[in-house]
Amino acid sequence: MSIQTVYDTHEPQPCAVVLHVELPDGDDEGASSQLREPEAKLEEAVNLTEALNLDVIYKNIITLRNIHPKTLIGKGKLEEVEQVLDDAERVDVVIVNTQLSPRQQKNLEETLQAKVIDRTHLILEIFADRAQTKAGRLQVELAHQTYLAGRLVRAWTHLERQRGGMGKTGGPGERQIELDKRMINDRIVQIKRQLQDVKKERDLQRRAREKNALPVVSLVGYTNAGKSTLFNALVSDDRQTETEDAFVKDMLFATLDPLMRKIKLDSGREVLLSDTVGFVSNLPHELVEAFSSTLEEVTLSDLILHVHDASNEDAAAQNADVVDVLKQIKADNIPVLHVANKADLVQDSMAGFLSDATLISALSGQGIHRLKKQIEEALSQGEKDVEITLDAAEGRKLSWLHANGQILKQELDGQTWHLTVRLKPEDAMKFQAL
Ligand SMILES: Nc1nc2c(ncn2[C@@H]2O[C@H](COP(=O)(O)OP(=O)(O)OP(=O)(O)O)[C@@H](O)[C@H]2O)c(=O)[nH]1
Ligand SMILES: [Mg+2]
Repeated sequence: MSIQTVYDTHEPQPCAVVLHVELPDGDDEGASSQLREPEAKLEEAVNLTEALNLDVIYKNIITLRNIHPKTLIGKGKLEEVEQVLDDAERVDVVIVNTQLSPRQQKNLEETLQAKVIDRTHLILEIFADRAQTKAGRLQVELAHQTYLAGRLVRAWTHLERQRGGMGKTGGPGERQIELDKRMINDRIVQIKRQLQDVKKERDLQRRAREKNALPVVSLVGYTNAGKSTLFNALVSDDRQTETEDAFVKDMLFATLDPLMRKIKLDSGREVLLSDTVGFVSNLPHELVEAFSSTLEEVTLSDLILHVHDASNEDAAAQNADVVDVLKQIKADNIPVLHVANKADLVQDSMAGFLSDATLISALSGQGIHRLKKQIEEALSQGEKDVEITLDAAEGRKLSWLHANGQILKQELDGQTWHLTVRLKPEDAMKFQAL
């Protein structure tokens, strides 16, 4: 069940309490955790909560010295939260910005007498809210069901352990869990099958693209960095094309479904530009897995434009998070061009790690032209223009060159083709071996 369906839409905006839990040293999640101040983590949790249209009426940081296995948070701190809930006119949900075990979530709900949602669940809800296309909806549902299945399985093994040597017959609770588990697993199988069809279709489209040998340039970056704004700026800068814009909004995870457009660089070279879902710290692994076919576009691209919000204090931590996801999806061997966006908002000096990045403002258009030049340079790095002559009968070699290189010149002189082809070094080698 999603939060959206829990609340009647005619009722006033649901109210949320947001608690960021700072775990004891060394127990923190995520590669970038140490780079972020607890205040920034709380602020992000608040933004994520607001992205779901919830009204944040109270927010706080809870720093734990010890982890309490049953409730995560100790008794004293919990009493403070209870007091907040008692004083508030209305609280519909308590967001706990970390991962909770099923048992911790249940115990917290009982103690606080309120619905409790952890970070993974919160992000899943936002994705569910944003999914537009059939593929997007299927991927979100897969992530959701996997999340649920994980919880049930864990609850089940926990029950089993409790039962000890009590024999084979289980109570109704266990049967229910078994039934739920089976239903969820059936649904997971069904969704995966449907996603296979989606993947097949994407593979077909991809193969068609590969035939044209158009390089793919993917925009990646932390959510809200300005990827879609830059996508639109690059597409509209290319006056030959009239296309629909990518969806831009000052909200987390505005874009979920991938969008691709052909743009022409100054030399006349065409590339496919791809806009896709933004990343966030501790992106739930259920989501990374469910979105593997969407993210696969990134792994198959020729160049990654890593878009940074240079005006954000957390730019360095966000960078670490994005690099982490790129590693997870095995896209860390693709050449990257770093783009420092929102130059118009940068007050003081930028974060040091961005000193080599291309400074732009996707909103004002500043630096876009230079960026296009750099895309061109990055793509042609290592490429060589090769003069080739072929016999007119060598049709197979000719079509191979068309598929794998960029044809700069092609003239037929009697029975001989004279070509100038731009090739990557490895393709030049392959051609020799044909
Ligand atoms: N001032 C300023 N704002 C910008 C710039 N680029 C983008 N924005 C704003 O930043 C917000 C997010 O922009 P998007 O393009 O939707 O960001 P995104 O990276 O696609 O975000 P997701 O799809 O949510 O991951 C919007 O309000 C944009 O108007 C810029 O160069 N300067
Ligand atoms: Mg976007």
